[in-house]
Amino acid sequence: MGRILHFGLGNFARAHLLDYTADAGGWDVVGVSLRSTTIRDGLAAQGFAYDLCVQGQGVKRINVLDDVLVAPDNPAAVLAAMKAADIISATVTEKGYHLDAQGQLDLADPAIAADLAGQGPQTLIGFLAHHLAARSRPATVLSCDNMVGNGDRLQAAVTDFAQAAGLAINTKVTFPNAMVDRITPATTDAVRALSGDPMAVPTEAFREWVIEDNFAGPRPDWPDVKFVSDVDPHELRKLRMLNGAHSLMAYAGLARGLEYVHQAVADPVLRPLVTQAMAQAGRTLPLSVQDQVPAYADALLARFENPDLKHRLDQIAMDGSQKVPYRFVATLRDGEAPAIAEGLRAWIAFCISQVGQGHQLNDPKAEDIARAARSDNPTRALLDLVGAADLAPLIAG
Ligand code: CS2
Repeated sequence: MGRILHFGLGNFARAHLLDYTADAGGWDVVGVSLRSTTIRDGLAAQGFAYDLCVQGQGVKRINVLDDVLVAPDNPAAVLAAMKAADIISATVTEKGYHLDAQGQLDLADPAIAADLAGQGPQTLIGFLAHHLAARSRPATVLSCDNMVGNGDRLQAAVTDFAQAAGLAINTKVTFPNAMVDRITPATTDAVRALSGDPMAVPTEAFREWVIEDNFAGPRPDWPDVKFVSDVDPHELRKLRMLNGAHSLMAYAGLARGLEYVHQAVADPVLRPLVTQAMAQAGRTLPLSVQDQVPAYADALLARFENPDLKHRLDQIAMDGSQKVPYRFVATLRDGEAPAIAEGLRAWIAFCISQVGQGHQLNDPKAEDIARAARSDNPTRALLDLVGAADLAPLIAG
Protein backbone atom coordinates (compact mmCIF):
# COMPACT_ATOMS: atom_id res chain seq x y z
CA MET A 1 0.00 0.00 0.00
CA GLY A 2 1.46 3.36 -1.01
CA ARG A 3 0.59 6.68 0.53
CA ILE A 4 0.04 10.17 -0.86
CA LEU A 5 0.00 13.20 1.40
CA HIS A 6 -1.98 15.92 -0.33
CA PHE A 7 -2.08 19.65 0.50
CA GLY A 8 -5.34 21.41 -0.43
CA LEU A 9 -8.63 19.52 -0.35
CA GLY A 10 -10.81 21.81 -2.44
CA ASN A 11 -13.26 20.45 -4.98
CA PHE A 12 -10.64 20.16 -7.71
CA ALA A 13 -8.41 17.72 -5.79
CA ARG A 14 -11.44 15.70 -4.76
CA ALA A 15 -12.60 15.48 -8.39
CA HIS A 16 -9.18 14.79 -9.93
CA LEU A 17 -6.27 13.35 -7.90
CA LEU A 18 -8.52 11.50 -5.45
CA ASP A 19 -10.76 10.13 -8.19
CA TYR A 20 -7.79 8.84 -10.20
CA THR A 21 -6.18 7.40 -7.05
CA ALA A 22 -9.40 5.68 -6.00
CA ASP A 23 -9.55 4.10 -9.47
CA ALA A 24 -5.93 2.96 -9.24
CA GLY A 25 -6.44 1.08 -5.96
CA GLY A 26 -3.70 0.06 -3.55
CA TRP A 27 -2.98 3.60 -2.30
CA ASP A 28 -4.44 5.86 0.32
CA VAL A 29 -4.34 9.59 0.78
CA VAL A 30 -3.89 11.77 3.85
CA GLY A 31 -5.11 15.31 3.23
CA VAL A 32 -3.84 18.55 4.72
CA SER A 33 -5.90 21.73 4.93
CA LEU A 34 -3.64 24.75 5.22
CA ARG A 35 -6.24 26.98 6.81
CA SER A 36 -9.80 26.10 7.50
CA THR A 37 -11.25 23.23 9.50
CA THR A 38 -14.49 23.11 7.47
CA ILE A 39 -13.52 20.41 5.00
CA ARG A 40 -11.86 18.27 7.69
CA ASP A 41 -14.92 18.51 9.92
CA GLY A 42 -17.36 17.79 7.09
CA LEU A 43 -15.41 14.79 5.80
CA ALA A 44 -14.53 13.42 9.25
CA ALA A 45 -18.24 13.24 10.07
CA GLN A 46 -18.66 10.73 7.23
CA GLY A 47 -15.50 8.64 7.53
CA PHE A 48 -13.70 10.81 4.89
CA ALA A 49 -15.80 9.36 2.03
CA TYR A 50 -17.82 11.63 -0.26
CA ASP A 51 -19.95 11.62 -3.42
CA LEU A 52 -18.42 12.68 -6.71
CA CYS A 53 -21.38 13.69 -8.88
CA VAL A 54 -20.08 13.07 -12.38
CA GLN A 55 -22.30 14.93 -14.76
CA GLY A 56 -24.04 12.54 -17.16
CA GLN A 57 -22.58 9.46 -15.44
CA GLY A 58 -24.07 9.45 -11.95
CA VAL A 59 -22.67 9.40 -8.46
CA LYS A 60 -19.37 7.75 -7.54
CA ARG A 61 -18.52 7.27 -3.86
CA ILE A 62 -14.83 8.15 -3.34
CA ASN A 63 -13.31 6.24 -0.48
CA VAL A 64 -9.58 6.79 -0.66
CA LEU A 65 -9.02 9.46 2.01
CA ASP A 66 -7.70 8.14 5.28
CA ASP A 67 -7.49 11.31 7.34
CA VAL A 68 -7.41 15.08 7.04
CA LEU A 69 -5.03 17.22 9.12
CA VAL A 70 -5.50 20.93 9.67
CA ALA A 71 -2.06 22.53 9.53
CA PRO A 72 -2.53 25.46 11.95
CA ASP A 73 -3.95 23.06 14.58
CA ASN A 74 -0.78 21.02 14.68
CA PRO A 75 2.06 21.69 12.23
CA ALA A 76 4.21 19.01 13.89
CA ALA A 77 1.57 16.36 13.05
CA VAL A 78 1.70 17.42 9.39
CA LEU A 79 5.50 17.13 9.33
CA ALA A 80 5.23 13.69 10.94
CA ALA A 81 2.64 12.56 8.37
CA MET A 82 4.84 13.78 5.50
CA LYS A 83 7.51 11.25 6.57
CA ALA A 84 5.20 8.32 5.87
CA ALA A 85 4.24 9.54 2.37
CA ASP A 86 5.76 8.25 -0.88
CA ILE A 87 4.29 11.15 -2.85
CA ILE A 88 3.56 14.64 -1.55
CA SER A 89 1.12 16.43 -3.82
CA ALA A 90 -0.59 19.81 -3.81
CA THR A 91 -3.51 21.79 -5.16
CA VAL A 92 -3.13 25.09 -3.33
CA THR A 93 -3.91 27.29 -6.39
CA GLU A 94 -1.45 29.75 -7.89
CA LYS A 95 -1.38 32.00 -4.84
CA GLY A 96 -0.25 29.12 -2.59
CA TYR A 97 3.19 29.26 -4.25
CA HIS A 98 3.82 32.87 -3.12
CA LEU A 99 5.67 33.79 -6.30
CA ASP A 100 6.34 37.35 -7.43
CA ALA A 101 5.54 38.66 -10.93
CA GLN A 102 8.92 37.26 -12.12
CA GLY A 103 8.08 33.77 -10.85
CA GLN A 104 10.55 33.84 -7.91
CA LEU A 105 9.57 33.04 -4.33
CA ASP A 106 8.43 36.32 -2.80
CA LEU A 107 10.45 36.45 0.42
CA ALA A 108 8.62 39.62 1.42
CA ASP A 109 5.22 37.88 1.24
CA PRO A 110 3.86 37.99 4.81
CA ALA A 111 3.11 34.24 4.95
CA ILE A 112 6.59 33.31 3.67
CA ALA A 113 8.25 35.87 5.96
CA ALA A 114 6.30 34.42 8.90
CA ASP A 115 7.43 30.88 7.96
CA LEU A 116 11.03 32.06 7.79
CA ALA A 117 10.74 33.73 11.18
CA GLY A 118 8.27 31.47 12.95
CA GLN A 119 7.93 28.26 14.88
CA GLY A 120 5.94 25.78 12.79
CA PRO A 121 5.41 26.31 9.05
CA GLN A 122 2.10 27.58 7.68
CA THR A 123 2.68 27.49 3.94
CA LEU A 124 3.14 24.60 1.52
CA ILE A 125 6.60 25.94 0.71
CA GLY A 126 7.64 26.10 4.38
CA PHE A 127 6.32 22.59 5.08
CA LEU A 128 8.14 21.13 2.08
CA ALA A 129 11.48 22.79 2.84
CA HIS A 130 11.44 21.73 6.50
CA HIS A 131 10.30 18.20 5.72
CA LEU A 132 12.71 17.59 2.83
CA ALA A 133 15.66 18.87 4.89
CA ALA A 134 14.85 16.22 7.52
CA ARG A 135 13.95 13.37 5.12
CA SER A 136 16.35 10.58 4.33
CA ARG A 137 14.48 8.52 1.72
CA PRO A 138 13.62 9.70 -1.80
CA ALA A 139 10.48 11.81 -2.31
CA THR A 140 8.28 12.79 -5.21
CA VAL A 141 6.59 16.18 -4.90
CA LEU A 142 3.74 16.49 -7.39
CA SER A 143 2.13 19.85 -8.11
CA CYS A 144 -1.41 19.54 -9.49
CA ASP A 145 -1.95 23.29 -9.90
CA ASN A 146 -2.64 25.15 -13.11
CA MET A 147 0.73 26.72 -13.95
CA VAL A 148 3.29 26.29 -16.69
CA GLY A 149 6.22 24.35 -15.25
CA ASN A 150 4.32 23.83 -11.98
CA GLY A 151 6.85 21.28 -10.71
CA ASP A 152 9.85 23.43 -11.67
CA ARG A 153 8.32 26.47 -9.99
CA LEU A 154 7.56 24.55 -6.84
CA GLN A 155 11.10 23.19 -6.76
CA ALA A 156 12.56 26.69 -7.23
CA ALA A 157 10.34 28.11 -4.48
CA VAL A 158 11.31 25.32 -2.04
CA THR A 159 15.01 25.73 -2.89
CA ASP A 160 14.82 29.51 -2.36
CA PHE A 161 13.04 29.02 0.94
CA ALA A 162 15.53 26.40 2.14
CA GLN A 163 18.41 28.70 1.29
CA ALA A 164 16.85 31.67 3.08
CA ALA A 165 16.11 29.46 6.11
CA GLY A 166 19.56 27.84 6.16
CA LEU A 167 18.13 24.35 5.52
CA ALA A 168 20.05 21.77 3.47
CA ILE A 169 18.09 19.26 1.37
CA ASN A 170 20.30 16.25 0.74
CA THR A 171 17.85 13.52 -0.19
CA LYS A 172 16.75 12.70 -3.75
CA VAL A 173 13.60 14.68 -4.53
CA THR A 174 11.85 15.01 -7.87
CA PHE A 175 9.19 17.57 -8.78
CA PRO A 176 7.46 16.26 -11.93
CA ASN A 177 5.67 18.89 -14.00
CA ALA A 178 2.03 18.05 -14.70
CA MET A 179 -0.99 19.21 -16.64
CA VAL A 180 -4.30 18.66 -14.87
CA ASP A 181 -7.78 19.14 -16.29
CA ARG A 182 -11.32 18.67 -15.06
CA ILE A 183 -13.91 21.43 -14.86
CA THR A 184 -15.12 21.34 -11.26
CA PRO A 185 -17.54 24.04 -10.10
CA ALA A 186 -18.12 24.94 -6.48
CA THR A 187 -20.72 22.80 -4.69
CA THR A 188 -24.16 24.38 -4.47
CA ASP A 189 -27.10 23.66 -2.20
CA ALA A 190 -28.84 22.08 -5.19
CA VAL A 191 -25.97 19.57 -5.60
CA ARG A 192 -26.03 18.77 -1.87
CA ALA A 193 -29.79 18.32 -1.89
CA LEU A 194 -29.71 16.09 -4.98
CA SER A 195 -27.00 13.75 -3.71
CA GLY A 196 -27.88 13.91 -0.04
CA ASP A 197 -24.18 14.34 0.78
CA PRO A 198 -23.20 17.70 2.31
CA MET A 199 -19.61 17.14 1.06
CA ALA A 200 -20.60 16.19 -2.52
CA VAL A 201 -18.44 17.48 -5.40
CA PRO A 202 -19.95 18.15 -8.85
CA THR A 203 -17.73 17.62 -11.89
CA GLU A 204 -17.81 16.93 -15.62
CA ALA A 205 -17.24 13.48 -17.12
CA PHE A 206 -14.06 14.59 -18.94
CA ARG A 207 -10.75 14.34 -17.11
CA GLU A 208 -7.16 14.56 -18.28
CA TRP A 209 -3.75 14.28 -16.59
CA VAL A 210 -0.36 14.43 -18.26
CA ILE A 211 2.63 13.97 -15.94
CA GLU A 212 6.36 14.22 -16.50
CA ASP A 213 7.83 10.76 -16.10
CA ASN A 214 10.08 11.72 -13.21
CA PHE A 215 9.16 9.90 -10.00
CA ALA A 216 11.67 9.26 -7.23
CA GLY A 217 9.77 6.21 -5.96
CA PRO A 218 6.58 4.22 -6.52
CA ARG A 219 3.42 5.72 -7.95
CA PRO A 220 -0.18 4.53 -8.22
CA ASP A 221 -1.31 2.78 -11.35
CA TRP A 222 -3.47 5.77 -12.36
CA PRO A 223 -5.71 4.86 -15.31
CA ASP A 224 -5.48 6.90 -18.55
CA VAL A 225 -2.67 9.12 -17.28
CA LYS A 226 -0.15 10.04 -19.93
CA PHE A 227 3.47 9.95 -18.75
CA VAL A 228 5.71 12.03 -21.00
CA SER A 229 9.21 13.49 -20.99
CA ASP A 230 8.00 17.05 -21.66
CA VAL A 231 4.69 18.32 -20.27
CA ASP A 232 5.06 21.91 -21.45
CA PRO A 233 3.24 21.61 -24.81
CA HIS A 234 0.26 19.95 -23.11
CA GLU A 235 0.25 22.49 -20.29
CA LEU A 236 0.41 25.40 -22.72
CA ARG A 237 -2.40 23.93 -24.81
CA LYS A 238 -4.63 23.62 -21.77
CA LEU A 239 -3.76 26.91 -20.07
CA ARG A 240 -3.84 29.10 -23.16
CA MET A 241 -6.89 27.53 -24.81
CA LEU A 242 -9.14 26.27 -22.00
CA ASN A 243 -8.18 28.62 -19.17
CA GLY A 244 -7.58 31.56 -21.53
CA ALA A 245 -11.10 31.16 -22.94
CA HIS A 246 -12.49 30.68 -19.44
CA SER A 247 -10.98 33.91 -18.12
CA LEU A 248 -12.07 35.79 -21.25
CA MET A 249 -15.65 34.57 -20.75
CA ALA A 250 -15.49 35.40 -17.05
CA TYR A 251 -14.41 39.05 -17.36
CA ALA A 252 -16.27 39.84 -20.57
CA GLY A 253 -19.31 37.80 -19.54
CA LEU A 254 -19.70 39.43 -16.12
CA ALA A 255 -19.51 42.81 -17.84
CA ARG A 256 -22.44 41.68 -20.01
CA GLY A 257 -24.47 40.69 -16.95
CA LEU A 258 -24.04 36.93 -17.42
CA GLU A 259 -23.63 34.43 -14.61
CA TYR A 260 -22.48 31.08 -16.06
CA VAL A 261 -20.00 29.72 -18.60
CA HIS A 262 -22.75 28.03 -20.66
CA GLN A 263 -24.46 31.43 -21.01
CA ALA A 264 -21.23 33.18 -22.01
CA VAL A 265 -20.42 30.63 -24.71
CA ALA A 266 -23.92 31.01 -26.15
CA ASP A 267 -23.80 34.82 -26.11
CA PRO A 268 -23.84 36.21 -29.69
CA VAL A 269 -21.01 38.65 -28.97
CA LEU A 270 -18.82 36.38 -26.87
CA ARG A 271 -19.10 33.14 -28.82
CA PRO A 272 -17.14 34.36 -31.86
CA LEU A 273 -14.61 35.99 -29.54
CA VAL A 274 -14.12 32.71 -27.67
CA THR A 275 -13.62 30.69 -30.86
CA GLN A 276 -11.13 33.26 -32.15
CA ALA A 277 -9.31 33.34 -28.81
CA MET A 278 -8.84 29.57 -28.86
CA ALA A 279 -7.66 29.54 -32.49
CA GLN A 280 -5.27 32.45 -31.89
CA ALA A 281 -3.92 30.94 -28.67
CA GLY A 282 -3.57 27.64 -30.55
CA ARG A 283 -1.24 29.26 -33.09
CA THR A 284 1.20 30.22 -30.32
CA LEU A 285 1.60 26.59 -29.17
CA PRO A 286 4.63 24.37 -29.84
CA LEU A 287 4.58 22.55 -33.18
CA SER A 288 4.23 19.18 -31.49
CA VAL A 289 0.63 19.95 -30.43
CA GLN A 290 -0.45 22.18 -33.34
CA ASP A 291 -2.33 19.34 -35.04
CA GLN A 292 -4.47 18.84 -31.92
CA VAL A 293 -5.73 22.44 -31.87
CA PRO A 294 -8.90 22.23 -34.04
CA ALA A 295 -10.30 19.11 -32.37
CA TYR A 296 -9.34 20.40 -28.92
CA ALA A 297 -11.10 23.72 -29.58
CA ASP A 298 -14.26 21.89 -30.70
CA ALA A 299 -14.17 19.66 -27.63
CA LEU A 300 -13.72 22.70 -25.38
CA LEU A 301 -16.73 24.46 -26.91
CA ALA A 302 -18.85 21.39 -26.15
CA ARG A 303 -17.53 21.29 -22.56
CA PHE A 304 -18.28 25.00 -22.07
CA GLU A 305 -21.80 24.53 -23.48
CA ASN A 306 -22.68 21.98 -20.79
CA PRO A 307 -25.71 23.60 -19.11
CA ASP A 308 -25.82 21.17 -16.20
CA LEU A 309 -22.46 22.10 -14.70
CA LYS A 310 -23.62 25.60 -13.76
CA HIS A 311 -20.02 26.85 -13.68
CA ARG A 312 -20.06 30.39 -12.32
CA LEU A 313 -18.13 33.13 -14.07
CA ASP A 314 -17.32 34.83 -10.77
CA GLN A 315 -15.59 31.65 -9.59
CA ILE A 316 -13.28 31.83 -12.61
CA ALA A 317 -12.83 35.61 -12.24
CA MET A 318 -11.23 35.31 -8.80
CA ASP A 319 -7.44 35.51 -8.32
CA GLY A 320 -7.03 37.28 -11.67
CA SER A 321 -3.61 38.67 -10.76
CA GLN A 322 -2.37 35.08 -10.47
CA LYS A 323 -4.10 33.72 -13.57
CA VAL A 324 -3.75 36.51 -16.13
CA PRO A 325 0.04 36.02 -16.61
CA TYR A 326 -0.37 32.38 -17.76
CA ARG A 327 -3.68 32.75 -19.51
CA PHE A 328 -3.27 36.00 -21.48
CA VAL A 329 0.12 37.69 -21.07
CA ALA A 330 2.38 34.85 -22.21
CA THR A 331 0.12 34.15 -25.21
CA LEU A 332 0.23 37.79 -26.30
CA ARG A 333 4.03 37.79 -26.14
CA ASP A 334 4.23 34.69 -28.34
CA GLY A 335 2.01 35.73 -31.21
CA GLU A 336 -0.72 37.85 -32.65
CA ALA A 337 -3.89 37.24 -30.63
CA PRO A 338 -6.38 40.13 -30.73
CA ALA A 339 -9.13 38.13 -29.01
CA ILE A 340 -6.78 37.33 -26.13
CA ALA A 341 -5.93 41.05 -25.94
CA GLU A 342 -9.69 41.57 -25.51
CA GLY A 343 -9.50 39.21 -22.53
CA LEU A 344 -6.72 41.24 -20.94
CA ARG A 345 -8.68 44.47 -21.56
CA ALA A 346 -11.74 42.82 -19.99
CA TRP A 347 -9.71 41.95 -16.85
CA ILE A 348 -8.52 45.56 -16.58
CA ALA A 349 -12.07 46.87 -17.06
CA PHE A 350 -13.35 44.36 -14.49
CA CYS A 351 -10.80 45.55 -11.89
CA ILE A 352 -11.55 49.22 -12.53
CA SER A 353 -15.30 48.69 -12.37
CA GLN A 354 -15.23 46.53 -9.22
CA VAL A 355 -12.94 48.97 -7.40
CA GLY A 356 -15.06 51.90 -8.66
CA GLN A 357 -18.13 50.28 -7.12
CA GLY A 358 -16.30 49.85 -3.83
CA HIS A 359 -16.13 46.03 -4.05
CA GLN A 360 -13.28 44.14 -2.48
CA LEU A 361 -11.81 41.85 -5.15
CA ASN A 362 -11.39 38.16 -4.44
CA ASP A 363 -7.66 38.20 -5.18
CA PRO A 364 -4.53 37.95 -3.02
CA LYS A 365 -3.41 41.23 -4.61
CA ALA A 366 -6.77 42.96 -3.97
CA GLU A 367 -5.16 45.93 -2.23
CA ASP A 368 -2.56 46.50 -4.95
CA ILE A 369 -5.30 46.18 -7.56
CA ALA A 370 -7.43 48.78 -5.78
CA ARG A 371 -4.48 51.17 -5.63
CA ALA A 372 -3.65 50.58 -9.31
CA ALA A 373 -7.28 51.01 -10.39
CA ARG A 374 -7.49 54.36 -8.61
CA SER A 375 -4.17 55.65 -9.98
CA ASP A 376 -3.72 58.21 -12.78
CA ASN A 377 -3.05 55.50 -15.32
CA PRO A 378 -4.96 52.39 -14.21
CA THR A 379 -4.28 50.37 -17.35
CA ARG A 380 -0.55 50.86 -17.02
CA ALA A 381 -0.55 50.21 -13.27
CA LEU A 382 -2.64 47.02 -13.60
CA LEU A 383 -0.40 45.72 -16.38
CA ASP A 384 2.59 46.43 -14.14
CA LEU A 385 0.99 44.32 -11.41
CA VAL A 386 0.97 41.26 -13.67
CA GLY A 387 4.48 41.93 -14.99
CA ALA A 388 3.16 43.07 -18.38
CA ALA A 389 4.13 46.74 -18.67
CA ASP A 390 5.58 45.92 -22.11
CA LEU A 391 2.05 45.18 -23.39
CA ALA A 392 0.76 48.70 -22.64
CA PRO A 393 0.92 49.91 -26.28
CA LEU A 394 -0.89 46.79 -27.52
CA ILE A 395 -3.63 47.08 -24.91
CA ALA A 396 -4.08 50.83 -25.36
CA GLY A 397 -4.13 50.45 -29.15
C1 CS2 B 1 -11.03 27.74 -14.18
C2 CS2 B 1 -10.34 26.41 -13.89
O1 CS2 B 1 -11.54 28.62 -12.05
C3 CS2 B 1 -10.85 28.75 -13.07
O2 CS2 B 1 -10.05 29.67 -13.20
O3 CS2 B 1 -10.56 28.25 -15.38
O4 CS2 B 1 -10.47 26.00 -12.59
C4 CS2 B 1 -10.78 25.30 -14.86
O5 CS2 B 1 -12.12 24.94 -14.66
C5 CS2 B 1 -9.91 24.09 -14.72
O6 CS2 B 1 -8.56 24.47 -14.92
C6 CS2 B 1 -10.31 23.02 -15.71
O7 CS2 B 1 -9.38 21.98 -15.66
